[in-house]
Amino acid sequence: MATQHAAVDLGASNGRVMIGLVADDAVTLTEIHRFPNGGIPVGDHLYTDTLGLYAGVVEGLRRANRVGKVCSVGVDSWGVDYGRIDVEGQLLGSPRHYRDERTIAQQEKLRAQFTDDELYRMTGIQPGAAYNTIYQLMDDMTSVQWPLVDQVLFTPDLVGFLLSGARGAEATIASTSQLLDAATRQWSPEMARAARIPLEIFAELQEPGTRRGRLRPGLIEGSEIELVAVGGHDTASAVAATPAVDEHFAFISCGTWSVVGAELLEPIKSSEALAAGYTNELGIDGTVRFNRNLTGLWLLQECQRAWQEAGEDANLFDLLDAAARSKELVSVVDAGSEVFLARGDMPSLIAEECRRTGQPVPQDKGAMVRCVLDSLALAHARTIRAIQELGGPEVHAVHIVGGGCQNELLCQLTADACQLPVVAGPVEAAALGNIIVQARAMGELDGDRAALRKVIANSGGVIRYEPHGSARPWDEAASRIF
Ligand code: LFR
Repeated sequence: MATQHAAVDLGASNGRVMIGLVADDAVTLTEIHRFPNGGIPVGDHLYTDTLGLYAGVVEGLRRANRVGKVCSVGVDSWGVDYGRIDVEGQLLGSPRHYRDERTIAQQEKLRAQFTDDELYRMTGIQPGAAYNTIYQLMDDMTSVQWPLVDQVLFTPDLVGFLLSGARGAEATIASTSQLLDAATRQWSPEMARAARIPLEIFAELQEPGTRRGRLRPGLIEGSEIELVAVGGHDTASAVAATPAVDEHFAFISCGTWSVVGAELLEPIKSSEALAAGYTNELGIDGTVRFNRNLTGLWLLQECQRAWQEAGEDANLFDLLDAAARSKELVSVVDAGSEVFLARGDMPSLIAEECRRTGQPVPQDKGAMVRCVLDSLALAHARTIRAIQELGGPEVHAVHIVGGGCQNELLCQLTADACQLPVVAGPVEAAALGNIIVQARAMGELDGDRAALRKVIANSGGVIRYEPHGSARPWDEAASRIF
C-alpha cells in the first residue's frame, strides 16, 4: 500500500481531513471526512468547539488509516485564535472565537499608548485588526482563569498537541498574533512589553516543516503517524500551493475571507502600507505574505443565513445564476469595511450601505448577490493595484485559490476588474500546501518553494479566465464609494 499524508484543514465553516498521495511529482488529494465548524454564541460571547473539532479530526484520521497507511499529519487553520492549557496539559475552557467583540476595549488601550505607525513597525501586522491574538490575550489576562494558564497554543498547534502531546508555536500561525516581528521571524520583545504579555506563555517557535514526533500511542489503531508542523495558518499553506510560475503574481485566498496579497522576502512596514490596511504575515521558506483581508464570501454566506432563517430559499447555485442574469455594477459596497465583520443581518447592512452612498438598494436576491460579487471583484482589483504601488511585485497574473475559485462569476468579474488573467485553482490549496510541506519534511519531495509549486501545477484542477471589457466601468463604480 502506498504511503499517505493526512492534511487537517480547519476553516471557518467546516473542518476536513484529506489524504494526499505524492507520486510522479504530483499530489492526489482525497477528502476523507468533513465536519461542521463555526462560532457558537453563548450569552454575549462567541466560542469555538475545539473538542468537537478534535473529535472530527480523530474520526477522519481513523478513516484515513483504513484507506491506506498514513505516515504523517499536519494541521492548518484560520488565524489568530488560541486555546489555553494548565500545567497538567488540560485544556482550560472553550477557546473564544475571533469574532467575539471582547477585544475592542483592549485594542483602544494599546492604540492610546502608541501610534499605529509605532505598532506597525514592531511587527508588520495591522494594529487595526481588532481580532488579533494580542488583543484577545490582553482581555484574557483580566479573566479569573488566567492565573491557571501555563501555555497558550494557537489553534493548529493546540489540535496537534491534543493529538500528540507535542508542543510548539509554528511561525506562520504565530505571526497572526501581532507579537512576532515579520522582519526577524522572532517574537517582538518590544510588542510584548507594550501589551504586557509574558512571552513565556508561548511554546517554542518552529518553522514549517518541523517534525514534532508521533501521535499518542493507540489513538489511531495500527498506525505510526508523525505530526509535522506545516504552514499552520491556512493562508500560508494555501499560498504555498499557489501554482505560480514566477514571482509576478498576486494571490486571492478566497473563502469566508478574501485574503489578497503578494509574496515577498522582506516585510513592507511603510506608513502608506499601514494606512492602506496591509499586513505582513509569514509564509513558508522564509517568505512574507503582504496581504489585506477583505470580508470575502462571508458577505454572501451571511446573506444566505439571513434568507434561510426567514424561511426563504437560498440555494447557492440558484443565487449565482440569478446574479449572473442581474445587471452589472448597479450598486457596490466596500468589501474591506469593518461594517460587515460581525454576524448580523447582512442584506440589511448592505442595503444600508447602498442608501448611505446614494446608490439603488438591490431589489431582489439576484441583485443583492450581484452587488456582493461586483463589490468583491472591485475590492480584489483595488487591493492588487495598491500592492504594486506600495512596493510589491509587478503583477502579471492573479491566482485565486480556495473554495471561492469555484465561483465562476466571481473569477470572471475579478479578471475584468483587474484587467489581468485570473488563474483559478486549486480549490483545496490549503490542504495541498499542508501536504507538500509534510512530504518534503518526510523526505519524499525536495527543493525550494518553486519546486513545490511545480508539483501543484502538475496536479491539475486549474482554470484560466481572460479579462473582458475595460477598467472604465469599474473605476466609475469605485468613485461612488471610495
Ligand atoms: C482565513 C484566515 C485569514 C485570517 C482570518 C481570521 O481563513 O486565516 O487569513 O485573517 O482567517 O483568522
